[in-house]
Amino acid sequence: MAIVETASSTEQFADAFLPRKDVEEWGRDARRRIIDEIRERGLVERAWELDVDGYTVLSPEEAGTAEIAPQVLDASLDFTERKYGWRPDLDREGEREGLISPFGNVQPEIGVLGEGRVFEQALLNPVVLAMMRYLLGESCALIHQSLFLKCPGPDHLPLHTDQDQTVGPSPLQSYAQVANANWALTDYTVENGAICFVPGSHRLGRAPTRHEATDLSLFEPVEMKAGSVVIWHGNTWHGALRRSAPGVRATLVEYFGRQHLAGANTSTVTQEMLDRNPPQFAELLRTQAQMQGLGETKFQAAKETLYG
Ligand SMILES: O=C(O)CCC(=O)C(=O)O
Repeated sequence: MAIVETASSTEQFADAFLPRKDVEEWGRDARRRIIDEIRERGLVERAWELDVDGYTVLSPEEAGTAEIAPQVLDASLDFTERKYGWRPDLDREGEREGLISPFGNVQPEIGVLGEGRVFEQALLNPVVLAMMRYLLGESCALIHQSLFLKCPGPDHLPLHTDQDQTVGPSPLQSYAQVANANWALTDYTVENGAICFVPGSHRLGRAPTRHEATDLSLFEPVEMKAGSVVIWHGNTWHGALRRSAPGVRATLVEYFGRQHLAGANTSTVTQEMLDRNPPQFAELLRTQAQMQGLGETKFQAAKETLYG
C-alpha cells in the first residue's frame, strides 16, 4: 500500500500525533513479509477461510505435522503418567469420576513446555506460526501451550470467544488480538467430542449470549484426522460436543496473542531450552532479554500497527 504525501511543503502539522515514519515503514514491510510467506507456503486459501469463516483446518500434510504429532501424543501420555500415575487409554477410557473443568470433561494441563523437547519443536512449527503472524502480526507471542485430554462425559463446552476471555468484554475489536491453534493428536469426530464453530461469527464482534452459547443447532462440528491443526480468530464463536464414545481425545492447544498480551509462564523454560532452540523460540516466549531483542522500531511498530 503506497503512502500518499498529501501535505504540500507549505502546510505544517504539529508532530505529536503523527505516526513515526520508521514505524509506518516497518509495518508496511512486515505486512509484505507476512503475505509473501502465506503465498509461498501455499496457504492463501486457508488465510481466506480465516477471513471469511473465522477458522480454518490444516491437514497434517499442509501443516507438516504428520511425523511430529504422534511424538507429541506420546510425550503427552508420558507426561500424564508421570504427573498423575494415569496413562489414558485412547480407545477404551470410560467416564472419570469428578473430571470436570471449564472445558467440560477434560483434564486440562495449562503449560507443557519443559515436559519434553518435542513440545518445543511443535511450538516452532513454521506453518502454524505463519498463520499466527497473519492473524496477530510479526511480534505475536505465546500465551500458553497446553494439553487437553477429553474423556467421555455429559458436558458440552458452550460456545464462547477467546477474545472476551482474555482481552475484555464485548464489543470486541475486529482484528484478532488472540488466536488459537489446536493440534488434533487423535481423530476428531462427533462421537469423540469434536470442536465446533459458528462460521463467520468473528465478524459479529461480540460473545454469544447465554441462550446462543447453549444452542446446539448453532454448533458446526469439525471432524479431522489426527495431526490436523485447526486455527481460529479470537472472536470466532467455538465450543465442543461432549465425548459420547469411549476413549480420549487429545489436543495440543497453542494460544497466541499480540505482543501486548504476551506472557507465557516461562518458569519451566530452562537456559538449556533457550540455547538449543533458534532465537525465535525465546522471542515467542518473550523473555525479557528477547523483548529487547525485538528492537525499538519493531516494538513500537507492534504497538502502533496491525502487522508489526
Ligand atoms: O476442547 C475444545 O475442543 C475446545 C478448546 C477451546 O475452547 C480452546 O482452546 O479455547
